[in-house]
Amino acid sequence: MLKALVPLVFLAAFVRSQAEEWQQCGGINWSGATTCVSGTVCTEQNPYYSQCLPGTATTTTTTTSTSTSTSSTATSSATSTPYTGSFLGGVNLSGFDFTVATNGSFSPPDAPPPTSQIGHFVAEGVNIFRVPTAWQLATPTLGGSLDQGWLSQYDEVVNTALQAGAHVIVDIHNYARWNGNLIGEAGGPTNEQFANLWSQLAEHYASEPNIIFGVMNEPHDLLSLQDWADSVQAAVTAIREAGATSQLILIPGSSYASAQQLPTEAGPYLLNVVDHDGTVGKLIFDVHKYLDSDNSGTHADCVTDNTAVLQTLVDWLQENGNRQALLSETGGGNTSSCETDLNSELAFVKAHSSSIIGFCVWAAGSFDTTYVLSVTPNPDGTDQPLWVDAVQPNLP
Ligand SMILES: *[C@@H]1O[C@H](CO)[C@@H](O)[C@H](O)[C@H]1NC(C)=O
Ligand SMILES: *[C@@H]1O[C@H](CO)[C@@H](O)[C@H](O)[C@H]1NC(C)=O
Ligand SMILES: *[C@@H]1O[C@H](CO)[C@@H](O)[C@H](O)[C@H]1NC(C)=O
Ligand SMILES: CC(=O)N[C@H]1CO[C@H](CO)[C@@H](O)[C@@H]1O
Repeated sequence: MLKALVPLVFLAAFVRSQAEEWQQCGGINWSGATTCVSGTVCTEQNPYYSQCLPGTATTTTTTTSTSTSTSSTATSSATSTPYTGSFLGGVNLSGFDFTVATNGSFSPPDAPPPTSQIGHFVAEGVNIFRVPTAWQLATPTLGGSLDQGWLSQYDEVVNTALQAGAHVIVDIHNYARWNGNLIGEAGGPTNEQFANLWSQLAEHYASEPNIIFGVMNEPHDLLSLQDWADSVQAAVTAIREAGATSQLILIPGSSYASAQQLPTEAGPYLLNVVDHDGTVGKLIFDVHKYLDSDNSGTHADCVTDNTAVLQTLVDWLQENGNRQALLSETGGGNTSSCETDLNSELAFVKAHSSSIIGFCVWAAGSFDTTYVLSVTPNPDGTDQPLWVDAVQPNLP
């Protein structure tokens, strides 16, 4: 699905006079054309990438530095319309992802999350649900068609949430893998197979503006960050070509979608992923951050409120064309340390919602109330103390 990009790179390397519409025209180490054909303007998307976008110039912002200096003025791109809707606050409804291992293998059964929780949370102000699923449930055969049995179950959850007015993140919870093998690498799913999954899901949800496509949960131990960015680009292109052109797409980096590692690991590569129309404003970085001692989300106690890490992320997003992120997993245990730290973290997110547009706490759904990070409501309809003390005050 990257075919469309090839001619741009090819041409840019040889046509040094003027770049065509949509072509690159600047960026760190860029040595091709730095002026654009008439009717287009060289527009900086980020320090690594400027592009000829339709329009007439008032100012041109070509960056042709041959050093690694990032002292550019980081002019916000006029064409990157950021998300300006409501702040998004909510929860993961886990269950379709049960038994997906971090190597991307899946062994039945799954446990569809109860739809009854949706109304409960919406009444409290929740306006986003993330619904993780195993890729193997969506397409039991790699590269095959969507399983209609799974789809009707999954849609029951998705449609209940959409009808309640909430946004829904469709999350393929496979750690960038299928049965142990990495997407886009030898032995693993090809980018075409990954794109085919997203093409089918996007076609299915094309008319639902409040769907958010979460292309992959927690990539980790990647062989090549550039290869991963190519896989993400393939998914983005497939989603748009399938007719879902208005929705947000979440693009994740490495180290389990670490909010901390994004600026220094996959972020610089993912900045070059572009939408069908050459813009980037609807491509939102998907980040996770837990608050326990090893950032794994497996301990009941919290040791940080993550505000330093998130401030670094916000700075990086702003410096790179006012990009945006969504904290799609965070959470803690039923402890006073987590009540304090998670409350502080989510308050920070809400206060910086122009850069971090929302959060989803991990997790409710089919987890029972004894799971260490459970925010599943009690059978009597009351909420977990962590939800009441740390999450509810920071809902939209
Ligand atoms: C730019 O080129 C220099 C020299 O080849 C290299 O060290 C540096 O990593 C490049 N920077 C980027 C962002 O690719
Ligand atoms: C993946 O991990 C699971 C759980 O650790 C293990 O049972 C399974 O054998 C692994 N599969 C592959 C293909 O490595
Ligand atoms: C949460 O902690 C409180 C206070 O320690 C305790 O009373 C309650 O039973 C705990 N809830 C769960 C679900 O563990
Ligand atoms: C922190 C956390 O709860 N992570 C979970 C992420 O999802 C996988 C698969 O559903 C679980 O095994 C992890 O425990």
